[in-house]
Amino acid sequence: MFSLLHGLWNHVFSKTEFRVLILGVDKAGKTTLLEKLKSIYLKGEGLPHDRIGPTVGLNIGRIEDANVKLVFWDLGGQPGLRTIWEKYYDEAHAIVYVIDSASASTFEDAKSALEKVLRHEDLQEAPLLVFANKQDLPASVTEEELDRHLHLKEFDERPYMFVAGSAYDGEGEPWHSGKAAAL
Ligand SMILES: Nc1nc2c(ncn2[C@@H]2O[C@H](COP(=O)(O)OP(=O)(O)OP(=O)(O)O)[C@@H](O)[C@H]2O)c(=O)[nH]1
Ligand SMILES: [Mg+2]
Repeated sequence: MFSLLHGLWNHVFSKTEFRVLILGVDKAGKTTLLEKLKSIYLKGEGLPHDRIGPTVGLNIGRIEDANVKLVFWDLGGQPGLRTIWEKYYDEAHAIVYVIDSASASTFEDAKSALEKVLRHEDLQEAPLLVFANKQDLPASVTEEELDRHLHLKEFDERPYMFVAGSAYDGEGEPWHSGKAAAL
């Protein structure tokens, strides 16, 4: 009887947990974004950006509200570390892909790394949020320019959202979203 009640309690009151991968090439701003999210949603937590160094392993962020538990996995984006990414794919539910939109010389690398992520069989069901970071910098490119480089619409049929913003100030605006093939 107790185990039945215990199971029912867990079923009714347990929160759904979603695991979100934060990926992107090195220096895109992944860890800065994660720490900003923590400082917004977990009052008092979250490192200031001048205390963040390149990620070698994994940074984890847990954010909960009344109904949902989000677990963020932020991985290092240096070329030699990207082979680690796929170890997390089969347990991930969604992808946030961060791009330094003020660094045109990295767009090609960012595009091919993203294509490889999206081709992986374990991530076929995962929705994608592309975060065009560093919009506070004058060199940041427009939506059209970034799209021209990334060809997001040609990727596949998964639901995606394209958001521009700055991990420094936590501001952002949606550019567009939809199902890639339907656009
Ligand atoms: N101006 C500006 N700089 C940013 C922003 N976000 C991150 N940066 C800077 O970009 C650099 C790289 O940021 P990180 O968060 O370490 O980048 P990362 O993607 O985690 O890099 P790896 O861990 O090496 O993969 C740092 O100097 C940050 O301060 C932003 O929104 N605006
Ligand atoms: Mg990092």
